Amino acid sequence: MNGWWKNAVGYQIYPRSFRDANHDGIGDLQGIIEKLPYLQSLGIDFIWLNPVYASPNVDNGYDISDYQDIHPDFGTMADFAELLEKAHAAGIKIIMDLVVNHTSDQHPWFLEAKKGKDNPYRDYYLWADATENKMPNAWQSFFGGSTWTYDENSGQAYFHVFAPEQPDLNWKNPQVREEICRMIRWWLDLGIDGFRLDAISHIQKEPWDFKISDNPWAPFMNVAGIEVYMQELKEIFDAYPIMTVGEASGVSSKKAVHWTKEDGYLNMIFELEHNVREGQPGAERLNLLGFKKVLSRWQKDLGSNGWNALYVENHDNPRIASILGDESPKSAKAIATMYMLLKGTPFIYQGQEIGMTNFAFESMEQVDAQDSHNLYRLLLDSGASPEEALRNVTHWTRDHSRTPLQWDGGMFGGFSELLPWMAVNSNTAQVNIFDQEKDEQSVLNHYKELIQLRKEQPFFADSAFELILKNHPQVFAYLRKTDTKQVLVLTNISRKPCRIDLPTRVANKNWRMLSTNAEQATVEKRIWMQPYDAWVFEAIG
Ligand code: ISL
Ligand code: CA
Repeated sequence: MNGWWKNAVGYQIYPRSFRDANHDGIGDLQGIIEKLPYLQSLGIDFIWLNPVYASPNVDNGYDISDYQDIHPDFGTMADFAELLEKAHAAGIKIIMDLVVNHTSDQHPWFLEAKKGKDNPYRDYYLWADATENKMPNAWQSFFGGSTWTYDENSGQAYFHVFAPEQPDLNWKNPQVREEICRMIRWWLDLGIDGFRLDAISHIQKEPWDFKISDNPWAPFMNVAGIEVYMQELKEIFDAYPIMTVGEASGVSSKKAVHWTKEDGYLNMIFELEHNVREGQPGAERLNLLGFKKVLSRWQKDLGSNGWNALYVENHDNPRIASILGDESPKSAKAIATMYMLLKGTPFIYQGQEIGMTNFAFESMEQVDAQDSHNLYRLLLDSGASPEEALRNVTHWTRDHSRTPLQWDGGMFGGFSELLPWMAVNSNTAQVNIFDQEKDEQSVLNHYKELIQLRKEQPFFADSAFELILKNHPQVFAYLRKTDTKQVLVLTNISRKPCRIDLPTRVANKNWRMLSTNAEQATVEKRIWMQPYDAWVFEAIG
């Protein structure tokens, strides 16, 4: 079916932390197979799987050494085939992570390329003359430090926007693109249902002498020339009934229309603007006005021509219940209502559906993410005390989202019988799937209700979005509209009660409540909302 993804709800699985079926402390493909009935009961339509390919795991699978094999931690190709078949039988599609900005430095292409300037694989990567003390330019990588690593053997350096163990591929080389296309077709021919394209806006780079003015990432953010590569990818994708979602930081909401329109490169993209890491440790919390401004601009700019991917959590960010919420179930439900009814395809990150919270890291030994360790070292070097550095790093580390999924209140949260690779949050006795399945008022059941609402009413895919109460610092409120129908979403995303004054044209209508995370309520011109109240109304008459 063309455009099936417009009425679909996605669920992101971080396989290392989802479910460990063979009890070695690491989540695996059999664990996902075991839990398919859970995913089915949740009502989701597709899974996006973070990388499960062969990898030395410098960046937990985002450094791939073989694109056509499964990491032994996760299982085998046979396990993957079984997952695909059983997921399809359960009515669940599977989207794979496509990591083609870079490979692992252990990929056979790079091992060859490193052998010398005249190796046939040399031009698969990006090299420039350098000395040990002088890199080709001063560009900085996302994970800290230079984008260049010196190679003594050849007197050159190679380029990487992430870790040195993740050398960037040279997309200018047609042979590289051919290899990538072949690999993409191989997966699609296996019957997978699409791709999430990792860091895809970075595949094109400015010339090495490009001068950086303000944005340090400008030389590799949606740089001109990328259109050619995206068009080539699109032509492959077009031959399959799949969905594609690009992680495309640096593609503005204006430009995103071109990427996601009917004949755009991809079906949708993840914008990274709304999870700007504002605030110093202690200052806490994102500012709701800023958050609303970004999300509503994307709603408006993509309008009815482009398409949004909606998310509030992923494997790179802390838990939203600890950022916008106060860690209560009520706040987790309010956040769900607030973003799940926007226009676009909603993604739920594992654990978000039960309101999992940030982890109280007590030492750097509990932290896995490489960028967090780099930041820690940089902070110590710049004079911070170990306590300050730890506090700063663990305020935003992406490891908050990587603690094992909390299946029950037992040992290791029901994730594994062996000590897991990453600590289990101590609140697993209070926050877990087993208990929430039985509790009608749980966060989990609120998610199920919202998923059903979207599925029963294609209206949520089709209707227009209109922000109301734009300048209210606590409330995220909007209308969804067609000529014949209107839905009103009112959410107080704050720890304090507040008053709202609705526009007369809204207050004058008759409304029927569709969903609430608290008491029943009615629409009037002036309403009081309690902290984290979240209400959905449908206009009648
Ligand atoms: O653009 C960025 C910062 O403004 C980066 O966030 C970048 O686009 C993003 O971090 C890419 O993340 C993805 O690729 C990484 C991997 O570590 C992340 O887990 C993945 O989501 C490298 O493959
Ligand atoms: Ca395992």
